[in-house]
Amino acid sequence: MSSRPLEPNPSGEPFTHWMARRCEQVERALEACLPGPAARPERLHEAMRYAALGGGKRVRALLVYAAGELTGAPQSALDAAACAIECIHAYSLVHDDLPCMDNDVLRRGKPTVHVAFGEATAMLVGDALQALAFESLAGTMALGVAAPAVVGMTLRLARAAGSIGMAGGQAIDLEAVGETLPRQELEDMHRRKTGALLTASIELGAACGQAPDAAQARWLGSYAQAIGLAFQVVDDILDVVGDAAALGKTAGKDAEQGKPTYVSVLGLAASRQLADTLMFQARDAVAALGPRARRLGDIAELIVLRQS
Ligand code: GRG
Repeated sequence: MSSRPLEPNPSGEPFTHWMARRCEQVERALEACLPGPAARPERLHEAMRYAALGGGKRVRALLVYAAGELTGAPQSALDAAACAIECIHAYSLVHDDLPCMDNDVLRRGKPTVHVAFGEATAMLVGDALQALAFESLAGTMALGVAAPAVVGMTLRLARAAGSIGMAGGQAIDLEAVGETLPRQELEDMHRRKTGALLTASIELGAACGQAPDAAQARWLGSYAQAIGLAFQVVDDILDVVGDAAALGKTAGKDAEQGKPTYVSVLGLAASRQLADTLMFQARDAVAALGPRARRLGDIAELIVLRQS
């Protein structure tokens, strides 16, 4: 369990206030980044806005802002990086819900994009959101981020989203349906499918400011590894114990589809224990990074203690 208590954030602002403020901030930034609903082609733009606005916990955006605060990054650049990450995330959810993938009808408490707009539009929404993410990231150069850092961020996001990251993790997940994966392979799949984008959120936020030194980068890396896995362990637990109203998505899908999960491999109690251990690992990494990293510690708790 955690050996080092976390120091308070130097600003004194309670985490819940900070979180609400940052969620509003990314919502405004997304609103400005997405094409307006009256812009041609109207239906596609309406569907992109439906997918990306007004929902979600914004955990990835919070990670961008928290990591950026650690390295003194300008808020406008963090807005653009947070938009990029949330666009990739929203695209992955739209494609994940398609009939050829998870075939889900409920997401963020409303009908999925293919249910509301049709399958072809949902495909295009994902494609367009992915492109918009890189457009937003490229915009950080006009917001004070040096060109080499922008190229570095582009590379990290592309790798996190692509076949060695999120899309690759999804491919492994699809292949594993009906099988029992050894724990190590389950972990590898989740590090790609979920962990890679969470890690990229931290990397991009940090990269918008002063480059962290080698020791800081190592602690940030340990933090990212721990929360990346913790997020998925908790997701697997919630799929079993959560209900659709709280989750805003269909519960019990993993078991129904015969997917290997932490709960199916380790059982519920051991999965809960693993999530707590990972949370303490993340907090220990944050303690080593000092008081300005306190928000990251609070986000680790949010990830593990969440109910949706
Ligand atoms: C190219 C067809 C094609 C697919 C792209 C779909 C895909 C690859 C990857 C899917 C990856 C995926 C959906 C991972 C799940 C990660 C996860 C647990 C998402 C839920 O995240 P939350 O709880 O969602 O943060 P909110 O709604 O709060 O933002």
